[in-house]
Amino acid sequence: MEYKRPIGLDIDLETGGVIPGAKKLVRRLSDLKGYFLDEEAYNELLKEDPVVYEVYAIEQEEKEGDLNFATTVLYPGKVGKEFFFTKGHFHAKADRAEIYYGIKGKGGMLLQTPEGEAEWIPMGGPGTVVYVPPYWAHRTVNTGNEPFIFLAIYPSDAGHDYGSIKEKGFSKIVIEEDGGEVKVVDNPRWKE
Ligand code: S6P
Ligand code: ZN
Repeated sequence: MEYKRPIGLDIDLETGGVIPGAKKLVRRLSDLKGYFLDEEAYNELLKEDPVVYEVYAIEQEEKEGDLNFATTVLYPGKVGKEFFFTKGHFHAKADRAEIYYGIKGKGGMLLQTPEGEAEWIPMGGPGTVVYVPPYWAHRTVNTGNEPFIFLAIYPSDAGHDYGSIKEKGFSKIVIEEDGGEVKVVDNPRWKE
């Protein structure tokens, strides 16, 4: 039997959650076309096309029983009133669960069942753990003014299913009210 080698590493918090040797993925605003509610604000900000988030992933072959892990650096910002977020996805193998661990900054996670029941879990600061149960779509949102960095640990055969979230979004959105208050409200564009 050929055994895989164990991995031990440090996540460099000063450089913002970079995992040494990881595969890096960059998502800019232009990769999130159609995701935000305020199209005018989206098109305006698109002139700068800021980086919305980066993912640093250590991934194994898609085999049952193995684990992947990744940090995400989600930058602060808004499109209109809506805070920057990750695309959000179901797992391609929908019954695969996941664990998130907050490292730096603040925000939260929107979760949603296939029927559209949404839940908001605040990730108030370093140390918050979120359990994503099987079948729940998940999206993180940065509600602060510094990068929101977290670690995700997920089965290596989970995969990503972006389709239905890209098409329908979440039934809730996270916005900043005029007074600066963070609110989770119904998505006016949500259709079941
Ligand atoms: C993977 C895990 C995270 C996200 C990352 C980016 O299962 O949930 O590593 O991939 O936060 O989000 P998204 O929705 O663009 O994949
Ligand atoms: Zn996931």
